[in-house]
Amino acid sequence: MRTPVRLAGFLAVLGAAFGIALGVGNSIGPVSDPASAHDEPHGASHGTPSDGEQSGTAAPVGTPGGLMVSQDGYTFALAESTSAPHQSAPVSFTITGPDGRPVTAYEREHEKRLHLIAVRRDFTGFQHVHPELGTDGTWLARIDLTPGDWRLFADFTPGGADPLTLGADLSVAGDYQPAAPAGQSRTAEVDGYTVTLDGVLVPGSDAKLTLSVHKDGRPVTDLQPYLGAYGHLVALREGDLAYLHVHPDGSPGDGRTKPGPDVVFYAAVPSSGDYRLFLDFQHDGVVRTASFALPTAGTSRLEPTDPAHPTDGDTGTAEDHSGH
Ligand SMILES: [Cu+2]
Repeated sequence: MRTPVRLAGFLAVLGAAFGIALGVGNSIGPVSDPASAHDEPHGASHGTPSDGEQSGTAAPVGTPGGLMVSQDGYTFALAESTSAPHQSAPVSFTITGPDGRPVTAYEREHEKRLHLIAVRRDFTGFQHVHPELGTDGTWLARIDLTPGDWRLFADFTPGGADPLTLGADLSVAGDYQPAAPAGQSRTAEVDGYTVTLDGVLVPGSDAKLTLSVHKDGRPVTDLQPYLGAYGHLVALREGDLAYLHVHPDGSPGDGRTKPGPDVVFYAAVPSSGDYRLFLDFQHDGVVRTASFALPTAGTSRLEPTDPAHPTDGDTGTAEDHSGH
C-alpha cells in the first residue's frame, strides 16, 4: 500500500471531521454563526466541491483565492491603486456587489467582517489588519507601506453569499531593492520568539503542519486566543501569490486544544511549488507574525538548502513528518 494514498485518506477523514480542508472553490455556504466559525474553519466554506471524493493525488478543484480582483459579481475596488510610502497609511476601498453598489452586509468570519492581508510582492512586508466599515460600504484600513509592489487580499463573506478572497495590486512609490528568494526557511525569529514549522506540503492533499512557539529556549504554553484561535496561518504561492487561509486543528476551549507550544494546521496547497507561510499568534497581549518559506514535497529549488528534507524523496516524505 502506498503510504501517500493511505495518509491522504487519513487526512481526508480528518479534514472532513474538523472541516479543515483548506483549499479552493466556494461551493458551500458561509458559516454564519460566529460561535461555531472556529470549529468549522474555512474548510467548510472553502472546501472543494468534491471533498469526499478527492484522492491523494487529485488537484483541488477550482481556482485558488486571491488571484482575481472580481469574482461572482463582487469586485475589490481600491480607492487608489498607488500610494506614497507611509507608516499607517490610509487605504480605502469598497467591495461592490452584483448590483454594482458597495456591499454593507457581511457575515463575520473569525470575529471580523473582513480580513485584509497586505503583502509586498517580494514577501518583505506582511500585515493582517481589520479595516473599519463605514455606513456607505467604504472600508478604511491602516497599513505600513514601504516602496514596492503590494498585493492586497480582502477575505470576506458577503451577507447571504459564499466566502471570497479577492486580490488587488497597490503600487507604492519610491526606490526599492526586491529581496532575494528566502530559500527554505522553517525557523522564524520574531521579538525573542522562535517559531519552528514541521511538516511537508503535498499538492492537493491536506498536509499537517505543526508550528511550535518557544521563547528564551522554553516552550510557550500560554498562547492567547487571537480571533478565536491560537494561530492564523496564511499561505501564499510564490510566483502569483495564490492565497490560502489555513486554520488550526482545534480551537481554544474545546477541551482538547492546548495553548501551545504547538499549533497544528492542515493545509492543502493547490499545486507543487514554493510557498510562503505567515503565522499570526498572540502572547502577552501582542500579536506577532512569524514567516516561513516551504516548497511542496520533492519539487523545489528551495529544498536543497535544508539537508533535513532531501530532494530525492517523493511524496513519501510526508510520512516522515506527519507523525509529529
Ligand atoms: Cu483577520
